[in-house]
Amino acid sequence: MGNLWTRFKHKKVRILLLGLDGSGKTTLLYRLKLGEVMTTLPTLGFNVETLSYKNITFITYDIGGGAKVRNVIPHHFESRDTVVIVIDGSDSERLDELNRDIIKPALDSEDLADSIFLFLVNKHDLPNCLSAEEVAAKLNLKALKHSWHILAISADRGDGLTDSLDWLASRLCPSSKFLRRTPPVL
Ligand code: G3D
Ligand code: MG
Repeated sequence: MGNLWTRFKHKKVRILLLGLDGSGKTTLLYRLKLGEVMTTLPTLGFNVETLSYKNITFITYDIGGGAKVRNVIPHHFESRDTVVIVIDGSDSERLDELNRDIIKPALDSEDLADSIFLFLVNKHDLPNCLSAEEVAAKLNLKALKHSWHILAISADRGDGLTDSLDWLASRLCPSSKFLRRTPPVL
């Protein structure tokens, strides 16, 4: 995984890793294995984990059970942060909650108006996991004005992480020599 990060070397990037509790954010951070994951409980009461590697910082917020992104935005988001939304593809019953509490408030945020959005359908190793296309249709992602992409991953196995980082690098570091592959458009 180490070499993959060289493509970000000229750019300072803050990535917000958002998702409902149980979607696999912590597993994903540990799978990236780039540094120490720090867990803190800031004043708002959200569980926050950060992982910094060279000039990339991942910040995760555990949202769910009534907590909303709306409550976090004024305190923690920075303009043009990159947003990665982790979705439990094996739990289609929580898609509405995810849309209402996380996706819509993030998309509506003025701070994130110029941000790119990567949707990761996690737990692809499970037989009942929805495909990326199914989740994109259920969330009506085609209607989004932001730059976005969706990929199926397994944080547990590490599947799909290379493609995820490829897409982020292609959007964040357009001069990257890794840009030869154009990601598929859904
Ligand atoms: P969170 O940090 O978003 O709350 P976690 O989520 O990373 O704690 O993961 C929640 C549960 O989902 C964990 O199981 C974890 O092992 C599981 N999980 C995460 N990613 C995957 C995946 O890719 N595939 C499968 N099958 N499971 C995954 P437990 O049992 O510890 O609650
Ligand atoms: Mg967690």
